[in-house]
Amino acid sequence: MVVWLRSGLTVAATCVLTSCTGWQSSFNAQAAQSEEIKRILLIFIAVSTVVWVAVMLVLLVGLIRGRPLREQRLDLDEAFERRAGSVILVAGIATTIAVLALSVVSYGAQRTVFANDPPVVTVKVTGHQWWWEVQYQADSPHLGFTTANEIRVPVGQPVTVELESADVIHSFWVPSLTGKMDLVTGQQNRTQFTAKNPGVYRGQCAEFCGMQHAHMAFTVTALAQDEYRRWRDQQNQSAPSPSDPLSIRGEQLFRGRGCGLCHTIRGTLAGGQLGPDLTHIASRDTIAAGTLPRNSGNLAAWIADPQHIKPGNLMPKMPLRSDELIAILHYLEQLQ
Ligand code: HEC
Ligand SMILES: [Cu+2]
Repeated sequence: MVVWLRSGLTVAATCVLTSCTGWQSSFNAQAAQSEEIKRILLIFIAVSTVVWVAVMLVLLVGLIRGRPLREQRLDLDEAFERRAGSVILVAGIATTIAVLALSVVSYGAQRTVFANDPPVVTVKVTGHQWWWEVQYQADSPHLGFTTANEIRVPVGQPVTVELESADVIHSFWVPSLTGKMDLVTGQQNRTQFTAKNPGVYRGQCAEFCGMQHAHMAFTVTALAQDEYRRWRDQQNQSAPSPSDPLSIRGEQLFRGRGCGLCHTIRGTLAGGQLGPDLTHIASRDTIAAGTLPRNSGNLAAWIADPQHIKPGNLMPKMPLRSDELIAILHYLEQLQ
C-alpha cells in the first residue's frame, strides 16, 4: 500500500513540477504551430503507451503460464519454434509499420510547424549571454526599433522570428506558441508562429549557454491588432527629453558614469550596443531577462549591484553614490 501511495504521489508531483499547464507549456497550445506539436505529441504518447502495455501483458502471461523446464533442454521443439518464428515475424512487421506511421505523422506536421507564410511582423532576435535583443524589422528604417526580452505581436497574424546569436548557441523556445529553434553565430535561422488568442506566453533559452542560462527568459505578448499598433508606434519613438532637474541630472550621469557605453537610449547620445536598449525601459514588465519584475526597488537594486542579482552577468557593478543612483533611477523611470 505504501508503495502504491508513494508511486501515486510521485506521478502526481511530476505532473505539477513539469508544469503541464500554464503560460509556458506545450500542453497549453495557443498557436497553430504549438497545436500541431501537441497533436503529434499525444499521438506518440498514445502509440508508445499501447506498445508498452502490450509488451507488459505478454510478459505477464509468460510469467504466469511459464512451463517447467524440459529434461533435454537443447532438443528442438518444432511446434514451439514455428510459433515463436511467426510471433517474431508479426511483431517485427508491426514495429516497422508503427515506426513508419509515426514518421509520416511527424513529417506531415512539419508543414504547419515550419510554416513560411508571408509574415505581417518580422522580428530579429539576437541571443546574448544572458538576454534577448529584439529588433522589429520594417521596410523603411524609421519604422524599425529595438527592445529587449519582451516581444509583442498582433493576434491572428503570422510572425516571423529571425534568429541569430552574438556569442554562444542559444535556443528560442515558447512552448505555448511553437517549438525550439537554435540561435547560432553567423547563421540565420527562422521560425514562424501565429498566436490564436491574446495573452502573455513565457519563453526560455533552451540550450545551456553559461552561468545565467536559467535567467534567460522572455515573454511573447499577443495583443489585439489595434493595441499592437499603438504599442509599436509608441516604442518607435525616441525617448522623451528629461524635463525636471533630477532627471536632467540622471540623463547626464547615465552618460557620465559610462552606462551609455553599453546601453542605447534613442534620442540621446547614449548609443552603446553591449546591453539592452533602454529607450522605453519603463514600459517593460521585467528586467534582466525575466529575472525580476520591473519596479523602483528592483531597478535600483539592479543598478546598484547587478552582480548580486544575476552573478556573472555582463553588466559590471558601477561605483555610484546614492544621490547619483537616485538621479539615474528617476531618469530611467521616465522612459515610458
Ligand atoms: C559593460 C557594459 C554595461 C555597462 C557599463 C552598464 N550596463 Fe546595464 N546592462 C548590461 C548588460 C549586458 C545587461 C543585461 C544583463 C542580463 O540581463 O544578463 C544590462 C542590463 C541593464 C538593465 C536591465 C535592462 C533590461 O531590460 O533587462 C538596466 C536597467 C541597466 N543595465 C542599467 C544600467 C545603468 C544605469 C548603468 C550605469 C550605471 C549600466 N547599466 C551600465 C551592460 C552594461
Ligand atoms: Cu541562452
